[in-house]
Amino acid sequence: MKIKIINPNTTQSMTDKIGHCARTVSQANTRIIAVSPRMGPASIESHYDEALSVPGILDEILSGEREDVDGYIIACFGDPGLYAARELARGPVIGIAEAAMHTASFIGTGFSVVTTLPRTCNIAWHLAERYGMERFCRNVRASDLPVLDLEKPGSDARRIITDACRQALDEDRSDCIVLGCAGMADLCESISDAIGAPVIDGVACAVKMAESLISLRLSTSKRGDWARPLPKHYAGMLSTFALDT
Ligand code: 5HY
Repeated sequence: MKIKIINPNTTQSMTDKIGHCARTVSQANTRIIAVSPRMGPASIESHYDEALSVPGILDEILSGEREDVDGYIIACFGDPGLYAARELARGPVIGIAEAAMHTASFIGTGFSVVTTLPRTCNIAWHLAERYGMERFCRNVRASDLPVLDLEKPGSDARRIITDACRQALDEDRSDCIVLGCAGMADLCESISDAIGAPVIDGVACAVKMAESLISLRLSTSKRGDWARPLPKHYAGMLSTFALDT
């Protein structure tokens, strides 16, 4: 099976890291294709960044549909463009936040999200509400790290995030942690060992969920909201997004 992982930001080192982490958990017969869109923000840390990441995501979904991709992962904790992507894709499309939150609800009674900048906390809260996870989400904490600090060799990111995870367990009545950024995927195991509690990385969870759904031959339903969009004209820079059918 072929799974395309889309890092919506355009930082190639993060895309490479995400692809590596995905391949450490994927099945032998799964081909992981990790990409960044041709257009989009270098990192996603605001509603503005999220909005501007969506055209690039959808462009990758459209090209994936021409290349017989079996399933997709949107590897950004805001799950940007998830529902629009599901309208375009035949196969399943998994957002890492949705995957991580559901996984946390299977292995604990309450999770804390540890994310990057404070301004992205509400985005995670809104996702928990959208996914029916508010009764499991004890808190959303910011490490106050810009996303691209995770890409800086020798940065203090690992220690800062580990301390935030430890504080979450102590103060939030949480029994597990959800990492609130795809760029934290490589920190998951070491932080779990350091704090003595499950730490959940949405990239790995999304890979296993996509594999399961594809193995069950379950595609995105086209009977309701996620039916293919109606053909229409799109003006200006978006003209290439016109769908012929
Ligand atoms: C992410 N931003 O997973 C999110 C994390 C965040 O560029 N990749 C990004 O802070 O919202």
